[in-house]
Amino acid sequence: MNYRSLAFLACSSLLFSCGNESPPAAESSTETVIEAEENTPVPSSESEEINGSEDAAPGDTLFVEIEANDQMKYSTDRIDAYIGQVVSLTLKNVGEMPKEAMGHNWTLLRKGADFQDYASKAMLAKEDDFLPADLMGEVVAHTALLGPGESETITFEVPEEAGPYKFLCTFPGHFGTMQGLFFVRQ
Ligand SMILES: [Cu+2]
Repeated sequence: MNYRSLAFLACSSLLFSCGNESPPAAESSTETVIEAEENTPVPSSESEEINGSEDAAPGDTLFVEIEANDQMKYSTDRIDAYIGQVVSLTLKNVGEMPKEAMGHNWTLLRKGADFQDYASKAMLAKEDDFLPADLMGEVVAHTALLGPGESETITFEVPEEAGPYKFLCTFPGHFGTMQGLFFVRQ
């Protein structure tokens, strides 16, 4: 009873912190979140939708669908994956604004990459569709920059190092609200 309430409170604040600028939660905290979710119904909203499954096994393909909209939001800010999985990720731009004003991509950075540094350099790289050629070593996987109504599916292997990775949209001004956690498990 009391323990559950506490767990739920902890869970709620962690979920909120995932969507903000704070550093990714440590693995132990993340496990707390998942345990709490199993016991306690968590109010779901578009931004808290979680992709990935506890039942997934290495060798599986993990299908992920993410929408990006004119409000500069992804439909998910958290993806859970296992080492050995292949990710088939579809990004769909469901907005209506022109690509030049509201383009979106999905870019996964390597573990330990400097998120702020990459994001601030990427927004200047207009000639590279905001994916700077000299910083591709920081990128695990990415979609193209998509205009309204466009979608793209990319396939990549889950990185072989467990832990938190960050993803973002590199279109100028978007990474503040278009970012999330890609969590890799053993
Ligand atoms: Cu965007």
